Amino acid sequence: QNAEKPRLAVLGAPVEVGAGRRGTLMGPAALRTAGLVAGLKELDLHIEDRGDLAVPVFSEGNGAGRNARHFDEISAWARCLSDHSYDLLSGGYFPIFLGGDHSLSMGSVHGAMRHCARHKREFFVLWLDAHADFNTPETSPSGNMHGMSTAFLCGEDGFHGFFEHDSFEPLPPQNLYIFGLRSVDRDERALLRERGVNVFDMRHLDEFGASVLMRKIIEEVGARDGHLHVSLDVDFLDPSIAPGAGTPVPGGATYREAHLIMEMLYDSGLVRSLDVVELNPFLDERGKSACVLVDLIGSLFGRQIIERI
Ligand code: NNH
Ligand code: MN
Ligand code: MN
Ligand code: MN
Repeated sequence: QNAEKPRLAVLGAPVEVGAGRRGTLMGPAALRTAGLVAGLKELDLHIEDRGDLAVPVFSEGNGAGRNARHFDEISAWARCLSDHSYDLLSGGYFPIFLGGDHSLSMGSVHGAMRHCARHKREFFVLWLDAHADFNTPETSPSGNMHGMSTAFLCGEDGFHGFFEHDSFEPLPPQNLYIFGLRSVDRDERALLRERGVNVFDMRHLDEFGASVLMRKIIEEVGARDGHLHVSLDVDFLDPSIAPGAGTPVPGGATYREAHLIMEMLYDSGLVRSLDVVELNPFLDERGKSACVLVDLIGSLFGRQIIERI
């Protein structure tokens, strides 16, 4: 299916202050220990492990008085990640960002979005998550910034000063697909509805099945020849197969559903950048979640679990 093989670049972003619980800073290490890089090499892919980014230097100030915990530190991460994302894509790489909590996507997606704007390519995001992460500092009940990433990317208010040059072409809410949702806050729900974000919750998944919904998304993105960024939150998966999550929610995607989604995405050839986030090895059970994620990433790049004829 995929005519030219992508050149992959893996970059760890050990950020953890966006989540309510510490520990996601160990995520990149656990994913490597679970065999991420070796597994992709087995697929005969060109892959470069760029290591982990260092915690950026930052100064307190912009975040003061806001219901957004560690605003300045997360803003520093995002600025740094946005540049790496932009540069890797410009260099012809397929960037894989290893988290770290989900606030890192404010940077990785921002950079990919800038790259696409520059090349006049339409940009779409598939957010595989139990949560919508569509809170603003105003709506958030926790103040945790990992629950605000999609709202920020869609240009919602409350993030002034987050990037040096505040204005960027935000993600149109219609180009955002939230998939696997089963936990949403009250004011967040109202905002999602108001903005017209494409939400496929677990009820949809149960009722129509993963393949029907994915085909719809793939068709929409494919028809516009878009760049699809996939942001995979470990809590998209059911906690029984992926317990290493800080905010697990019962009733998540099964092993087989998740694999089918990855396989269909691979076949589509539309995915150009990826985040793998929220893995908390401190809460995991003997590397179980890390291994499932590595399996899934393999499928996203063409590994077949069952040989097909
Ligand atoms: N919605 C909650 C909040 O904003 C939880 C977000 N937690 C996540 N998101 N893990 O993926 O605080
Ligand atoms: Mn380019
Ligand atoms: Mn998330
Ligand atoms: Mn989540």
